[in-house]
Amino acid sequence: MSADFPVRHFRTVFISDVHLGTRGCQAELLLDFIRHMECDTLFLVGDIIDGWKLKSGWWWPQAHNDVVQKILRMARKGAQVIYVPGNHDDVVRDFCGVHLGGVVVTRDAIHETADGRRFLVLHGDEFDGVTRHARWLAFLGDWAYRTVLALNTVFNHVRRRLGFGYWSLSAYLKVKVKNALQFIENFEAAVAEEARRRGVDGVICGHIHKAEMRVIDGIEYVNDGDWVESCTALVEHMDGRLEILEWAKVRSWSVIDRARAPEADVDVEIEEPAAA
Ligand SMILES: [Mn+2]
Repeated sequence: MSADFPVRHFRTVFISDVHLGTRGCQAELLLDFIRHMECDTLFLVGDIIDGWKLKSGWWWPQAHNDVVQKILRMARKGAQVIYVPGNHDDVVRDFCGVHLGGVVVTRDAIHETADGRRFLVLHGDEFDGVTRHARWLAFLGDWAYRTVLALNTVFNHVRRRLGFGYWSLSAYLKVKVKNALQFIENFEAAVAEEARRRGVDGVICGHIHKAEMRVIDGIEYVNDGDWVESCTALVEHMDGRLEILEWAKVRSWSVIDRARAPEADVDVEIEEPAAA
């Protein structure tokens, strides 16, 4: 832990779409975030572990293990950890209602902020037309998407070597593609509508890897983003104020490199589609 950057305490922290087990996962940035925060409640808003990827080949580096260990340690030390599984870790959905190592698993949850607003917390894949209606399509898209993310990792490895900050290639491509924008808009509207139906003030979700905080027809739509592209977390301050933290903007690689012990070189190999 670095002495130059404070550990901040939040009432609640929300993270999702970490995709542990894939090369796109920015585990080191996430570890740096976890090392510099404490919270009363930690919400894991789905797609924390990528079960789809692990099924086609086990890849599990030390940093990914460290993320799991750190989260379990937070639970042991008294933080309330609530795991809302997503579609990539849907195997965990079989454990809804179960306490695993101090972590509560639930399909969705209602979170009340310190200033009394009620939010529906869910991953969000239920409102994604593609993954709900045609799972094979989702898998096909999944490989193409992972390839972009792997390129993103290589690209940022080079940027890091050259002394530049983290920059998301995949997030850039996403806003450049018109269909993606329409898809995002439809998703946000559908999730907000569900919050209205459930009679709450807002919704906190993940899934589409795009952090956002805006009002849609009187409903507060909040997306905590992801840790494969934008590297964002949603935090609730002690007074109930919500804020999206873009960790790669808060902390630069050079600072993170200085803060951690020297480790083995980063693996930059691009993965092949799984053969059986
Ligand atoms: Mn998802």
